[in-house]
Amino acid sequence: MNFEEIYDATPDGTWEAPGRVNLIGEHTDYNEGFVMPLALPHTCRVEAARREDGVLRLHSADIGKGVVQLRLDALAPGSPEAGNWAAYPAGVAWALREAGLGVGGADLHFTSTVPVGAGLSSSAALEVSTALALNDLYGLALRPEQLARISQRAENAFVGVPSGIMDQMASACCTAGHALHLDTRDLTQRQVPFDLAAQGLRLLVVDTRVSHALGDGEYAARRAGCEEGARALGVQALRDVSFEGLDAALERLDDPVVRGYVRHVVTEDRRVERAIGLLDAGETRAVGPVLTEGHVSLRDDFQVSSPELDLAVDTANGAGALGARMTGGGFGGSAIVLLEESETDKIGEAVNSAFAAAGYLAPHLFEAVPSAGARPL
Ligand code: GAF
Repeated sequence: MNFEEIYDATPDGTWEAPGRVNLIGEHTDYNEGFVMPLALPHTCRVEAARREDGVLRLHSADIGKGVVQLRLDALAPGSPEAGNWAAYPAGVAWALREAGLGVGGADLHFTSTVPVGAGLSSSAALEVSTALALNDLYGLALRPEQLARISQRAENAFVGVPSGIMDQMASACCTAGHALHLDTRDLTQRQVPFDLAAQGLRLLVVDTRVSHALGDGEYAARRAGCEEGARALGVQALRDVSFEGLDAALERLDDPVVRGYVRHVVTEDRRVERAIGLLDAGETRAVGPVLTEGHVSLRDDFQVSSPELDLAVDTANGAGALGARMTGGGFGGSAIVLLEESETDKIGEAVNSAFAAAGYLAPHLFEAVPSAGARPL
């Protein structure tokens, strides 16, 4: 069904916001550290029309559960009627109003090509496309960073998932052909040219089809563990522990689990720095081993990998990839593989065969082409 059939009206406009993969810098955003995501060509598209009666109507072509109708002035975190997917766009409308912005009603119809539960930020794409649509419908003139902050607030305070800012910033601010080097403490950003095709390289996504969910407690537990580490070390956030001071810091921590979390975050921030240095020097192939080091750290120190992600990474590397790692929150979801373009089929087949031999679901493999951030169509 299209917008006209659902709402018996024509939309005022169409907007879209992408999913992302993160090249390097995982579980660093809520530690005020560094990340380097790139937007995917997969997007959440929203057609929208203004309403003057304070009612928000939401419809998803993908979920197919009919129209969700909500009164804006009744929206509150935990509103039972905003359950499931509708909590994300409803949360954005709520967060805009909480910020004192004059947002009224709207009819919204969503169509998404971002795989859900694959660790590719389908939620952020849903939030940011909503934020951009309401921004334009109500002439709010918010900057992309502000749309990202509003979207994160929706996810944290309305939906109840304690995510960092990376995914929303990636969806709002990435540009085609670039990775986004972002300092999550002050949102300083730099668009880093990332034209793999020109160098005969590719970035492959392996969606393990093992659903990842941030709301199941493991993500919140990692975040709490990092905060505990920062408290014990007397710093505002783990970003403030220097790589040079890491060994001394670890000696001051009693809990081996927290010690692992701290080691991951501090070394991961350093890996982002190394990857940036290599990309700036035109040594893209040398980023591969940095990705693999990151995976080992996420697997062993941060403990957020899964057998399927480990198999994808180990198989790709064993078949000749330049490097590979899980991407996103972990516990399932997707891995990324940096490889020579000429090796794509061989490595893809090796991953497919390994998954079949292990009795896992057949993974979805596709290329990550660095694409544009949120935009009107
Ligand atoms: C998820 C979160 F939403 C991000 O904020 C980030 O913490 C990521 O996991 C891990 O790097 O995607």
